[in-house]
This record gives sequence, structure tokens and C-alpha cells, in this order.
Amino acid sequence: MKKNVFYKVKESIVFLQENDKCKIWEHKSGWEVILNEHMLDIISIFTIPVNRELAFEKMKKNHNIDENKAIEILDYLIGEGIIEPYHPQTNTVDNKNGIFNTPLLSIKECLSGDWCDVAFIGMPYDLNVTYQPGTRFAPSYLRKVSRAVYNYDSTSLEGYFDPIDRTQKLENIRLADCGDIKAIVFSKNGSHFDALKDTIYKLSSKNIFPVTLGGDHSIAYPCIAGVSKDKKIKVIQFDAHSDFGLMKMNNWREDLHHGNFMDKVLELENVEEVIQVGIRQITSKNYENNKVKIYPDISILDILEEFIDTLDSDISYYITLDVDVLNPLIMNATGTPVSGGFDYKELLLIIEKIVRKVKVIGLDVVELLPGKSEVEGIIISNIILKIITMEMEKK
Ligand SMILES: [Mn+2]
Repeated sequence: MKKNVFYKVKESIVFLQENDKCKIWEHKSGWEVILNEHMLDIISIFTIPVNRELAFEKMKKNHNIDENKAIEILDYLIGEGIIEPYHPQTNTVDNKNGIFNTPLLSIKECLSGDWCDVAFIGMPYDLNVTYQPGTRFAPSYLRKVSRAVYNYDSTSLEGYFDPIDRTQKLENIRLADCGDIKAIVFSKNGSHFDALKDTIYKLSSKNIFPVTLGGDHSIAYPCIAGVSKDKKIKVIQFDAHSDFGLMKMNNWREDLHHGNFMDKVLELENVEEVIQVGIRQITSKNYENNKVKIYPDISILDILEEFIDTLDSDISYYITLDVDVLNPLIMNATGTPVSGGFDYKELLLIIEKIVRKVKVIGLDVVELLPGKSEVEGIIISNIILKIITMEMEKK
């Protein structure tokens, strides 16, 4: 039996109630069946995507149906074309697919049932930059160029073959792209920040791994607030800049930007620690905070094993990845580049050691400023793919 198959009532099925009778009607072919209430209750189990185990469990609990009978009912419902395997399809007609060719679904669909493992959310917001704008184009840029890295197949769920490890990866892992948190015009740090926070919280509480595609770095604040709403976490920030304001923020809705949002993150009660890796921008004065550990420039590479030993296996970590942590020689596509920094393999090595040691519960990738080149997008797509692959291997 194929692992991880989810079933759902066919899209073309309509439930009708006529003169005390319950009917289901298939509006494409036109047939209808009158059902007793008992059967209707059983079918309603499948209004959200459920796998066999969960369906059987519900039939047993609510209707006292044993497993043999449950198998019979499931086969009947499939045979009659009432339910079908749930494979959210990628839209190949107008090529409007998500990152890695994932299906573009609503957040509601992603939250329905428990079939989704990883959800991508675009946050095309760059009102908070202090220098060059344009990171608002990164989610659509990543959706386009990431297909050169990996093409997700929602039907076979076969994942991909990694020629370096010589193994099949991401098998039976379900991905979806929820599209962008949208606005024609964003208001500064307004309701869309709240929507992002709420979305991340909902996904995270359903055990779905959220990957937010920024946007400027300020969008990490609602992401971290969402993911830490009801649990303690630690944050690992890859960045050339510390993103501390060193100034008092009176009203964050007005004052928060991509260079000071960390001040607000540190105020979040459930954020126990922020580990900053790659910091190399010079500032007018030193900044110290007992919640923050800083590993400047590429110094972490010299003490990598000791660093990994300091990580806490009893708490979940959230990763916020500012692409300017990479050396501008390979990461030209960013608004505020700083000389120095990691190359691709160095950054991957650090991330790999982190993800192998601790549970990571979410990721955002920010400050990617697309230019004409696709290379930077491909580099970032690879990093995103590696992170979700390593985290999903733990499932
Ligand atoms: Mn940053």
C-alpha cells in the first residue's frame, strides 16, 4: 500500500437536502444517490483530506465500525467515485505554479486536514528598506527560477535524487505554496503583518513547516512572533547586519524597519535567545544584550563543533536567513551588501550541522533583490530545498 495517501470527497460532489432526504449529487455526470444519515456522516469524514488511518479511527470512534468493515466502506466510496485520492494539482495550463513547481493553494486548503508538510508563503513587502527597494519581487522570482532546481510532483510524491548523497530525498513529503500575502499597496507595518503572523501561527500549530519568502528583513518579526506565539523558541539569524536599532522605538508600526526589527524580536517573551551568524557591518558603538550571541563574519567556521555543542536539543529553533550573509561575490542580488561573508558551501555546512542537531520549526529568506541574473535565485532555492529536506527527513 502506498504510504501517505490522503482521500477527500470529490470536488464535483454536492450535498443536497430534500424533504428530509439526504442526497449527494455529482454535478459533472449528473448522478445522484440518496443516503441515510449514517452514511452521510461517514462521508463527511472525507470533506477534509484524511489518510486511511485517520478515517478508520474516526469510523471506529463515531460509528463503532471495525477495520474490515471500514476497508469495505472505503473501497465502496472510491469505487462509486464519491471520494478520491487527494493530490492538489499544479496548474500546468498557464504555468502559475508555486516555488519548486508546487501547487498554489489557499491557506485554507493548506490548513484543511493534516496532509501538508511544508507550506511556502510569499511576503512581497519592501517598504522597510533603508537603501534599495525591490525585494518585493523576490517571491515571484524564486517561483520562476526554483524550477531549475527542483520540480515537485504532487501525484507521484517521488521527491528527487541527490547525486551527492546518492539517495532519494523528500519522498512522500507534501509541499504547497500559499501564494503571497497580498496588497496592491501595503500600509507600513499594517494589517498584512498581522495576517502574516496569524498565518505562520496557524501553519505552525498544525505542524506544517512554514517557509516565508520575503520581502525585506522586517517581515521576520511577524514570522517569529507567529511561530513563538504559544511556545518557547530560539532564533538563528544569518546576516551581515545585526539589525539592532540602537535607538528607542516609540511605535513599532511606524518605526520598525529592516535595520532595527531585532529590537522587537528581543521583546518577544517566548524568544529565549537570538544567535547571530555572519555579522560584519561596522557600527558606531558596541551592542550587548544577554539574549544575543554574535558570531562575527565567518568566525563560526573555526569553532563549528563547539558551536553545535552549545545548541539546545530541548527547544525548537527558527531560522531567519538574510541572503547578505553570503559573500557579495556570489550574492550580488541584495540591497545592502557587505564585503566578506560565507561562500555557498560554508553556509550549507553550518546549516546542515544545525538542522542535524536541533529541531527547526520554520524559515524565512529575506533581502533577495532580484536582478537580471538567475544565479542568485538558484543558489537560494538550493539552500531552501536543503533545509526542508533535512528537516523533513526527521519525519
Ligand atoms: Mn538583515
